[in-house]
Amino acid sequence: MIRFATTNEGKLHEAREYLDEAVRQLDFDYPERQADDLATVAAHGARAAYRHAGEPVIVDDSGLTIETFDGFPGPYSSYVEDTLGIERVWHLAEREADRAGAFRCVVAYCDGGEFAATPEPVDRERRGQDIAAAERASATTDEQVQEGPLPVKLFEGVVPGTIVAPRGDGGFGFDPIFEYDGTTFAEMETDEKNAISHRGRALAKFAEWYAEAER
Ligand code: ITT
Repeated sequence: MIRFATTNEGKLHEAREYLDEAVRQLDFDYPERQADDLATVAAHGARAAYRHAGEPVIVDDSGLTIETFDGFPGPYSSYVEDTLGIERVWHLAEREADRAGAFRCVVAYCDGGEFAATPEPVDRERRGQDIAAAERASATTDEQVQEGPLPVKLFEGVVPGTIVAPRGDGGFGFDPIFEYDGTTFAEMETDEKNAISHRGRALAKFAEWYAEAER
């Protein structure tokens, strides 16, 4: 059994459809570290969720990037969805000739055990620092101090698309303004979206690795 630490029902629904009953929600709002890449946020979230639950966990950090805005809103997608709203994001993109965008997702897995972890990117704030030393310093128990950072495995999925006027009432978040091959994500059934989406791609990589690791 894997716990999916998320407060987002849409993400959970898609992961369930993909990984079946093997996944159960952990309604844990992990502290999101301020970083400009999804992998760093996801890795820290997975460690925090594992420490909270004491069971194997995954977290998903995801977002929309718009090329002409240099990747905005990216890791700030959730904040932008809550503040501007998707309609206004569309109106910003509408004025641009280039409306190319992408959804990105990083799924991070942590079970407290040792495995060949994914090397983590160094975010801007921490460049030039000794990350392991910083992690040890911020760890809360003696055991964690000795062990250093818990290993995490990261799986990334990206799907390119186009920002369009809102269409469709399925999915969640930015789905109505994200078109792939003529159809918005909000116009797709969950299994159709999973077959091509950033999350589906990341979950497929995770499922393959997990099946191997269990053997
Ligand atoms: P948790 O952190 O609790 O998992 P969250 O919604 O805050 O939930 P993120 O911090 O990863 O999740 O923010 C992701 C943002 O990107 C949020 O605004 C989502 O609605 C949006 N998003 C992510 N995947 C999406 C998808 O498949 N379709 C539409 N919007 C998506």
